[in-house]
Amino acid sequence: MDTSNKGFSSKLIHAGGITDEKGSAVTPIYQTSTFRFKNADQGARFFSGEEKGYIYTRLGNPTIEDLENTVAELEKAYGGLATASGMAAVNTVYQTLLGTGDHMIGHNALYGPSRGVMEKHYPKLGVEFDFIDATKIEEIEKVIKPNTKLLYLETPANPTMGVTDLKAACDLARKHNIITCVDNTFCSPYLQRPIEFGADIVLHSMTKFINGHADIVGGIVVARDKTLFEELKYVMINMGFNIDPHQAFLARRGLKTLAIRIDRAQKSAIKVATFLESHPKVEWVLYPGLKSHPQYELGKKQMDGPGAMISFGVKGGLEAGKKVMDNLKLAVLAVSLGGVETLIQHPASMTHSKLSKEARESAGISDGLVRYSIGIENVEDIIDDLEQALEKA
Ligand code: LCS
Repeated sequence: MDTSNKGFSSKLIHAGGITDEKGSAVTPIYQTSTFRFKNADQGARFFSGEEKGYIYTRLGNPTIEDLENTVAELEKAYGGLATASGMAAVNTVYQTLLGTGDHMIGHNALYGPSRGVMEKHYPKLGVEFDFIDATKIEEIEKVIKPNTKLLYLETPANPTMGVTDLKAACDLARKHNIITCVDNTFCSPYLQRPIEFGADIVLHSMTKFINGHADIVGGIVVARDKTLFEELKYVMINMGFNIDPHQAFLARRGLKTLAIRIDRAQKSAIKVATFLESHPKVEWVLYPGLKSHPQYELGKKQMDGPGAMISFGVKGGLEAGKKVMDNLKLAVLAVSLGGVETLIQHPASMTHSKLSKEARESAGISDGLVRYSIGIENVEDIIDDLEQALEKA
């Protein structure tokens, strides 16, 4: 079905473009590693690209393609590449765009390993980098070099919730022939479509909102144009970063309810953030939907809603924060985010613990910061749970 002129929720259900020969209403799981050719000539035509056909699952598979086409359409991209994890998506981008002598600029607050792998592994490949506060466009401009190839952003950032001006950042990058990649995991395409602001590449950890049920690990990269897409595809399939059909099926199924899940979680998040901000034991709250957020106006401009992620600090710092985490009964004390269940975690000792203390501090990830991913439980229960845990802090 052509969904190009349909609304977002209709696309969530019907986009993908793969129809099953046997008439299955849902794209089934093509759980196969390889595909039968009708004859030797057809196999050769598939390989040469003269005729489109499935060859081998690492190179393409209908279940995976359905998911890739859908996310690409939602993100207004040319095409998508589903990967085994969000980190495989991140590394597909790094590997495609960066080699010896190249320089990348990244926002200082990213998901820990997206920054960590660059700092630890890529110098071995001769790649240089600068991690700066990309919420200040002048900070990006200051570190641009003749060999800068990639501007890598995450907005809102994990876990500081910093919002980068996508239009200004992409315009600046384009002026210097730099490719911009945006990790859109915290928003999902429902709340933000970076390509609309000029981004070249968008990626997601599908483990989060896209799948939404905390039962798979997966990632996806989408590209604005064919040339970039083909370059990314070459690296993705030859590095073997591909997703498995069963994982892809679950992600595509989870994606169908993205809009209603986010609507519900976001409505609750606004109430939870407001509750936290007025609580005497809470020192500060960072949530793009609160007027106190440093980029509140910008967030309203480029995002269709403030999302379901909140970071906050309890008075008394880490020890008080730990008391809250240990006493929550409904919220699950676990890393990850974007699922139907409310999760809480402590970035400095968990998701961002492998970064140096200086890197965390310069990025604004204080030891007292606690990150909360709001699920779709009854909001009264989420708030009651927090209230009783805060009492014990
Ligand atoms: N990008 C962002 C913004 C993420 O939050 C994560 C994972 C990744 C990329 C990597 O995706 P993965 O390979 O795990 O699918 N974020 C996590 C987090 O905040 N807690 O646990 C994982």
